[in-house]
Amino acid sequence: MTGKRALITGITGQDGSYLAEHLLSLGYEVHGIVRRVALEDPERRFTRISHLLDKIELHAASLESYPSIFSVISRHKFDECYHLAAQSFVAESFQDGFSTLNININGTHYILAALKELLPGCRFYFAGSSEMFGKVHETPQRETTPFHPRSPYGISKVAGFELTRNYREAYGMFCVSGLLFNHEGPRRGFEFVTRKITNAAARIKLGLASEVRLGNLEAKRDWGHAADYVKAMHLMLQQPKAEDYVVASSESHTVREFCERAFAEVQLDYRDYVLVDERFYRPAEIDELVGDASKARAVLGWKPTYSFAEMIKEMIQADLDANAPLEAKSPPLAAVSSPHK
Ligand code: NDP
Ligand code: GDR
Repeated sequence: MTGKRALITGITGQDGSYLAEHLLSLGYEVHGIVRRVALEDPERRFTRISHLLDKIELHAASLESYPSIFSVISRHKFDECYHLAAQSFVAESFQDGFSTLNININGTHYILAALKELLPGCRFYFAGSSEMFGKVHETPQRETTPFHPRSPYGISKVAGFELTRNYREAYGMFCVSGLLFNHEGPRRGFEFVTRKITNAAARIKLGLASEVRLGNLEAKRDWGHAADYVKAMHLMLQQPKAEDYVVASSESHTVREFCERAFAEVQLDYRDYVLVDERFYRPAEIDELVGDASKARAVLGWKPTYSFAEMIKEMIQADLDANAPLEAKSPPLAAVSSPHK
């Protein structure tokens, strides 16, 4: 048991919920920052952390308000702060770049500034992204690969990364960025392509839908499982020196291949149900991302435990269960021989 106290922003999101579980399992006292509206609508807004509510402490604050962030950080002596909250949907950042830049850049700056004033010894994690590499300058991408973001979201994450580095260099604070490649799981938001596909495949199998419309099927991504990736965040803050790390599976697959495998899990051929719709194309696409996580493997001792196939199987099973009528829960798929349950 560590006896440490951690603050997580974005605790209601996919990664926040897995990280809270992980830190609790290590004996941490876990606090989270949530929006006031979420506290007022817990049934809808706390679905990913409903099973943790009696074990964590939530504080209302907004990433848009420095005083609200300052107030939360002044309440306890936090040992570690994991800053995960963000407008995280790349496509939305093309629709409303102003909000994305405002929340993701200023929100990060507010937290760093409040920590500097109140708790300069608190270790800080920033949720950087492979989207920062964008139009890639080398393959695979590693910690030293130059950034070339292709969306307001990617630009906001480069700015957050630079702020994090600047607080480390200027004030000697322990501030690190994880350069995390795509990570998914059954708690992934429905707007992201993996969950959109697994949810659609399950619903089509159960007769609840007849098709799914997607954009660019040839985009390639390096997909891992969020439960594995949050462990790397924690490990980064336990090191003697503050450094940045790439976290990735180092395998790249097309969206088309994801469709093929997800539909095959429910014995369907994706070509009969997936339609390409121009509306889901992005003004600037990133064709292929694949990460080199050898530094995280060597220094942190981190490695993923889920394979691509295991992750898809788990997502499909969860979507079959969630969509099945109460009286007729879906039969389990063939057992996965892995220790991730
Ligand atoms: P989610 O979209 O699932 O969660 C985002 C979280 O941010 C939610 O808790 C959300 O709260 C909160 N949030 C959004 N806007 C605000 C705001 N204005 N004020 C306060 N809270 C806000 O993201 P993930 O869990 O997938 O990702 C976590 C972080 O990691 C993000 O910063 C993302 O950009 C980054 N990242 C994610 C990767 C991935 O593949 N998942 C890869 C690389 C980086 P609410 O529930 O109220 O909306
Ligand atoms: P991404 O994830 O943009 O990589 O950002 P997303 O799942 O949205 O897109 C992945 C790829 O799939 C293509 N695509 C579609 N995407 C969506 N959402 N919907 C579709 O219908 C569709 N059809 C094809 C996209 O064009 C893209 O190439 C995620 C987020 O979690 C970020 O916060 C994080 O930083 C990065 O991963 C790493």
